[in-house]
Amino acid sequence: MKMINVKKGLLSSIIILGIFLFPLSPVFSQPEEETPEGAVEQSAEEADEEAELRRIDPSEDPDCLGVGRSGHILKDMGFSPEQIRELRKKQFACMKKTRAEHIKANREKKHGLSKKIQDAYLRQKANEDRLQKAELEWIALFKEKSQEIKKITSSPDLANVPEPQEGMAYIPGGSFVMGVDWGDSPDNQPSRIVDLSPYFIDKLEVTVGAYKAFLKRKMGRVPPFLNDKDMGGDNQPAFKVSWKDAKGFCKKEGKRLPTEAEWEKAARGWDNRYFPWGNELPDEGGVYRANYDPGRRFEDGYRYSANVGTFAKGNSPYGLSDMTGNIWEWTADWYGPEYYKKNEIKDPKGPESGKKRVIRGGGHNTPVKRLLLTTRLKENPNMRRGYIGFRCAKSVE
Ligand SMILES: [Ca+2]
Repeated sequence: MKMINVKKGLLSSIIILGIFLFPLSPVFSQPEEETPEGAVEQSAEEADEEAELRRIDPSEDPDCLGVGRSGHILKDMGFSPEQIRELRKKQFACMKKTRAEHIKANREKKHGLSKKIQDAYLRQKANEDRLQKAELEWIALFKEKSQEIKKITSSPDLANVPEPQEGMAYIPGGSFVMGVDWGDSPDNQPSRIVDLSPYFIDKLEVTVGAYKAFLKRKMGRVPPFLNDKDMGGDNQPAFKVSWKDAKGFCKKEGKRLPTEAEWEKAARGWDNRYFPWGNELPDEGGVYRANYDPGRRFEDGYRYSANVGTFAKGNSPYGLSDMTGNIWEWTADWYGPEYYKKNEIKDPKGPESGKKRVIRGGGHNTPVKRLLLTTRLKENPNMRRGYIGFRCAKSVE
């Protein structure tokens, strides 16, 4: 009896609603148009929803804060493992939401995350915006400074070039400009003309595949971290390599690690350029010349490392790939913040001793400012970092 009443009630509601909506309904008030064959007509409801989605920025949905950011970026932003776990949980909820639910959450501004995490994230994001502004200012400065380059030290002497080992480039002896005279890192100033003996250097970063084979021969096994799904492809650059392992690998190949000066000359050539390809910014004209961090998204096409040699447009004058971006590279030298001021100009080999070794070249998540070929960073030689790999060099006998 009760059930019949409910049904009756529902039926009358539908009828009343139908009468109310009748004059508004486009289906009844407009003549039907023929749909072209094969075309799928979008309902008015779908069109509305799409228009609404276009108006809404999904990042305003509190459940979606940090979506698309990898763990290490959140860690770099200063989040603790517990906070990252909370963000992840919410991001999972965000991904499971339907479009309609996103619209609803945006309308109602439901705050799924704890206020503390939300505030911390928004603070960090504001900080990033500030950094982005600083980066734009830096780019303006770079454009100004890169116009001033006039010093050409020596053109390459390519007569009687010795046959390099396969996969290596020959770098002729002679001088080049090392370092820079502007910017906020005093450790790579002042610039000076350095003279190097000829040498060979690998055209490509050493790959995961080659490094795995080396470890297998050395230890009889490959550590599981090298099978990483994002970084562990056979043709991606080796990563999480300690300086000692890099040195050992090169030795086994009859090679050695390049000195810092050798690394810089092979990348900069003989005309004092700031990037391997010249002085255009890495994304100038919408062409990506390196695997780096061009901003918040991954417009260069790579979120992690790319196969070595992917960015051929970014090769150095001697034909070396990825001297900018993809993975940072160990060099042979100890790091000394004051070393450039010593002005050693003939085959410099770095300070006699130190605690950390120099890494060069920037990686897949390095912003443009740190990509300059003059940038020097340092790391404890025992550390295995996800962003550090290497390539080898060899003296000309
Ligand atoms: Ca590199």
